[in-house]
Amino acid sequence: MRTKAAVALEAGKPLEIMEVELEGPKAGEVLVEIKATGLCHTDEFTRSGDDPEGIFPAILGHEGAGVVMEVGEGVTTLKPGDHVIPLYTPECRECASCLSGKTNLCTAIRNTQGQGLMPDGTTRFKMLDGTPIHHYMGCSTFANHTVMPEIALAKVRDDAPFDKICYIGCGVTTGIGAVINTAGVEIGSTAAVFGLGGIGLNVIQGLRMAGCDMIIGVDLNDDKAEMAKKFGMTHFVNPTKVENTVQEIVNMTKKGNDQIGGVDYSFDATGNVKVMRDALECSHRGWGCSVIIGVAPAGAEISTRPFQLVTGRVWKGTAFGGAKGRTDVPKFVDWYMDGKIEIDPMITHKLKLEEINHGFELMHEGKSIRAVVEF
Ligand code: NAD
Ligand code: AHE
Ligand code: ZN
Repeated sequence: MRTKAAVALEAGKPLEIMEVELEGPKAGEVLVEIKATGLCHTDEFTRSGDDPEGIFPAILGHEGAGVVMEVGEGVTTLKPGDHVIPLYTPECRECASCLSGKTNLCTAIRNTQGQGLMPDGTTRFKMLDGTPIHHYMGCSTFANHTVMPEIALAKVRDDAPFDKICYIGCGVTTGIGAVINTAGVEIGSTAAVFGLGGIGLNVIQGLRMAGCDMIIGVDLNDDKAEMAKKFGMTHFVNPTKVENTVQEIVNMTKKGNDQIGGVDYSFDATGNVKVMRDALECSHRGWGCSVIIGVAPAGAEISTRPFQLVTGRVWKGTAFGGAKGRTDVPKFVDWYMDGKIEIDPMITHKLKLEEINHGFELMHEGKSIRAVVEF
């Protein structure tokens, strides 16, 4: 069939809207009509050329929601008409990682996924002249139709609005999951969140749900503070307006007979390795736990004095908030529909596919939290 897509032809270039050829689902695969997709900073990271795994031409996008149109041979858990959320972290429930019970990082198809290919090593997308187009994070939601493995689709209730629940496909689950699954934040904790964008705001929302007493937001952009306050931020630090961000946070958290200071939990949602260091170092001696969410450019490395870890701080990372997609994503959709988590105010812009490059401009200008493309 033919479908419309925003194609990343080369690193650093705007996406190009074009008709592309899409082959139908093979065994174990599913054809999905994408109804809406969010623009995550990770899409921009890859588009820009910063991603060591970036392959071009490719159809980017990994934060979508849609409807099953056709299923390939052997597909048993989905049927045409089912509402689904694509999963860049699949859940096969059979690989050593899934069976370990210790991680959400299913390894069943990670190898081919990283090469922009379906599990059989081929691509379903091509240009009208026959040039193959790579898949992206196994999802390629910047296309009106895509083909995905059955194990990479979460079936969700059919009364949930696509233009909101697409955000559960990455940002919402990553942010809230980082708090609940990865950090395991307890009621009464103190926390610092670096980067108050589409991910950081969901970390803040998760911290409020977990019952944090003090939630310190850190961002270079003062405009991000207003929305963060609505989601539970209690204090704000702009690193350009203080002498030393780490010291500022340490001082803010000193209380009673604890004159050491530092937050119980910190989160990097910027992708900047210097910020990751600050996030670790503003956490409390003895027990502070710092979670890296941000994705850093090729070649970037983190560093700190080992003494920071010797003295009890723990450095962790999280992908998709530690969530097991097929099991947990339907629950996030229920929580949204039951009013337990908020999404609507974070979707600041709705765009047509033809306007997708404007969505990336808004991200760079710091004017959007989430821009969502509706098909
Ligand atoms: P975003 O652009 O919406 O937000 C980033 C925020 O960080 C902005 O508000 C920006 O002003 C702020 N910022 C930038 N540099 C800063 C600095 N030096 N100090 C303080 N604040 C700074 O991006 P997003 O969609 O929220 O994504 C955030 C990061 O998380 C990206 O690196 C993205 O690739 C990554 N991410 C990771 C996962 C995962 O599973 N680990 C999932 C989604 C996104
Ligand atoms: N390709 C990058 C890694 C990017 C990365 O870490 N991606 C996260 C999801 S970001 C969603 O917005 C992830 O899931 N990582 C686990 C994995 O297996 O990719 C690089 O640096 O090579
Ligand atoms: Zn993402």
